[in-house]
Amino acid sequence: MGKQARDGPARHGKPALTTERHLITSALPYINGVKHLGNLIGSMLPADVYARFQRGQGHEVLFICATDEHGTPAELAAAEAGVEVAEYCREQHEVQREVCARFALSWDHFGRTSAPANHELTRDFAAALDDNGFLETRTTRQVFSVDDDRFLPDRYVIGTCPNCGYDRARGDQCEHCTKQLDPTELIDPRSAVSGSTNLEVRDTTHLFLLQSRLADEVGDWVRSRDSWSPLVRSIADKWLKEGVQDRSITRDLSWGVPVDADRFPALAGKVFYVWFDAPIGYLGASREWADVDPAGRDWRRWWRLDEGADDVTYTQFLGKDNVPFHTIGFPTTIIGSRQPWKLVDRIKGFSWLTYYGGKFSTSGHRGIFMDDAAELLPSDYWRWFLLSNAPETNDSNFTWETFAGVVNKELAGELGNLVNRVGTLLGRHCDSLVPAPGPAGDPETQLEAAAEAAITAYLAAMADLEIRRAAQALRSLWSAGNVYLEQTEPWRLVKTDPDAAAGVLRRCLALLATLGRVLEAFIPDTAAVLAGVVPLDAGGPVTTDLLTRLDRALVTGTPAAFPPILFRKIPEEEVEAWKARFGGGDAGPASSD
Ligand code: B3M
Ligand code: ZN
Repeated sequence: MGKQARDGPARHGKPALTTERHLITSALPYINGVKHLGNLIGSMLPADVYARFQRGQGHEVLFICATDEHGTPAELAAAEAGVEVAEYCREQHEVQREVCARFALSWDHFGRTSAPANHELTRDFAAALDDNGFLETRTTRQVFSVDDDRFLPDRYVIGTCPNCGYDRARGDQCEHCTKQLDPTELIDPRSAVSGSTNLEVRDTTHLFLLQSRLADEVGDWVRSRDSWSPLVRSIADKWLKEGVQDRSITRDLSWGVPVDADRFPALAGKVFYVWFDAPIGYLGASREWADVDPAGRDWRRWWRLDEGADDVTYTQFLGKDNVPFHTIGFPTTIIGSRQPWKLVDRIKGFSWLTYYGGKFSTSGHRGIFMDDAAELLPSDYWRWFLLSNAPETNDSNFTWETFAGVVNKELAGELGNLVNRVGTLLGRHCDSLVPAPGPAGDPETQLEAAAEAAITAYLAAMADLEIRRAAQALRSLWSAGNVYLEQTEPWRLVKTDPDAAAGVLRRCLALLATLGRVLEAFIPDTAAVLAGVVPLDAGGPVTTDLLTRLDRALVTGTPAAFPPILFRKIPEEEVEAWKARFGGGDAGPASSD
């Protein structure tokens, strides 16, 4: 492994001297409809923050996502919409791409697991596993619906969880206790297609990945990872302790990556299991990214240790229900291929965002969905609320009341107000031009120290992938501006010492420029507005001395342009109206998807 990968992210406080290479992936959202805010904060948004941050630090980043288009979620959603599944996926991919863009998610590529690149890679991995003796054809017992005249894999069966008793568990996993299930284990099973309980268990043939033979190797690898978050580590350890089982990687479905019938004649007409091809989709989407510009882009340089990926740091962002597939499942595929593919270095797992204490639900359409949210308010309102309340160590709760509280206090009341006050004072007393530097006394020293402390804390939190802590640090940066204004009172000072008052406002402009640079990863649109107040070269990484650097870069006499209003307050009537429109108050069902 290369030196930079071992050293991890840039040490904070100093400009990055060497360029690191960061491969960053977000869990791939299922194709079955627009995602809710819980999906957004559970992987896509924090991954975006991290990608923006690393780019801003001058590092090379490949940030990849894709729609996860195979398996029963896609088939069931297409059937419900009354559209042929390929067409459904084509449409929904575009819908998701557009709505992600509205939240300023900055993927380098947003691909599709149904793309030819992923099909090919999935079959290649299966072939490699087969060549290495890690695949076996077995006859298994599967749930068959007589009325639907088909096998019912995974989510096609609903029933009571044998582990926790939740009565709407799906055949692949109980989302209540997160236990992975086999459809035949469900108590009182019924068909998700027709609701029929006229079910039988019949023989069918499937390919099994012999995970038990790779368990020791995968276990050693898992134990060698020292930078996984506690949540991720405890889930992975629990899995290893329970013993890694061989698992079926094919399904009796028509939609998916077809199994190569020449190699596996007994599997003709079957497809790979969605959880086999979906993580390979990270590679597939990277290959799609490269296919856009084959001369300029080399995806294998990010993924193959023998082709330049040995200095890549790979960080994955995902919800806790996805942890087993990323710590055990996908690594088993890669290790078993005996090919030098890049394995993940850091995994950031998230708990759930709840909606009035219950779960967001796609199927029950409970909670706030990205398209509705984007209609209501600009994305930075949402980004800030979600990131500063990210469900990192515990679940966190969305209510309209707390959302409005955070927007009104932190964004409108603190950050917006700071910008507004500086703009008004500068207009009134300095013709909206950058004033000359003033004397530096205690308040200036304190402001500098506060800014340095805030940025130090921010960089440390980002290095640790701690999103809430990073948000707190950002907030302390703008709070330092409000404290400084209260201390110096330029509106009073101007009467006795106008030059000193002007000097204070210059400091404030430097602070706004600093915010314009540092907030870029969290609230990029706002950051762009702030960076545009007095355009200056804020290039280079975020460093602890940024305020001093930008103060020096300000040119006296340059016109400053302020936004009319940065954030608006959300009045109580609006909270009530949104609550009525989207529902709230009732805890709702315990299911999430
Ligand atoms: N689509 C599950 C989810 O969205 C699944 C993730 C795949 S990551 C390879 O929660
Ligand atoms: Zn359960």
